Amino acid sequence: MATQYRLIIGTRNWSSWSLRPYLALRATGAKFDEVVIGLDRPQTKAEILAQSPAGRVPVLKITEAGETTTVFDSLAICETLADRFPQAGLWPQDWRTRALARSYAAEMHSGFAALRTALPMEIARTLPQPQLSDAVKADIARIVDAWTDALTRYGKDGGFLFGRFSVADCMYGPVVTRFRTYDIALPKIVDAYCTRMMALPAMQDWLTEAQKEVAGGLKRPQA
Ligand SMILES: N[C@@H](CCC(=O)N[C@@H](CS)C(=O)NCC(=O)O)C(=O)O
Repeated sequence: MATQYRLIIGTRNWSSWSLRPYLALRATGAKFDEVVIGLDRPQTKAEILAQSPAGRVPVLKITEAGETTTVFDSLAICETLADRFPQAGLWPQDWRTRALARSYAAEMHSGFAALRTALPMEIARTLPQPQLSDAVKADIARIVDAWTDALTRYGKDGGFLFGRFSVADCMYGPVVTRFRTYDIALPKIVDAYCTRMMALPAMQDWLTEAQKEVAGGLKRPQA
């Protein structure tokens, strides 16, 4: 029996961490099914804990020869997919470029807390831009610099950050959506990259499902 992949994700409109491995999984071309756990509900934690001891989404379940492996954490899932689908080229071939792409992915994974807090992912909505603190402005400036550098070196002429679509693009996908949701002004090269990212069929499919959630009345509970 073929290997089975099941991706467990959170509410699509909000779950930025879930979007990352979804983009990677789509880039592999593998067949997979999805389980969506609604975030911010009283039963959310218990439902996630039933899937993964870490108690967070995303989670990837890989079932092969009757044995299921649970991979949790967005970056670990992307790494596992890169391992299992070398032909998808999820990391650049050249070791120097790969080292840089890994640095970009890791910087996103462990950083940009001010941006993430002030501009939460709301992929299916456009929202007024809040007053941006110096910390948020610094996060945006760093991301714009990093993307400009990568795009200038590797992603000119319609490419992605490191030329071919990679885990670095997956990790920054939710930042692209935030820049659009909150109408952040961007230099031309970065703006064009965001347009290419939003046009990916995988991004469009995610957006369509998120729009359905919003049309269905999705709301964060009042604190
Ligand atoms: N570092 C983790 C972060 C995952 C994370 O914070 N997921 C959020 C949803 S986007 C979550 O599971 N929240 C549910 C909860 O904490 O109850 C990763 O990269 O996967």
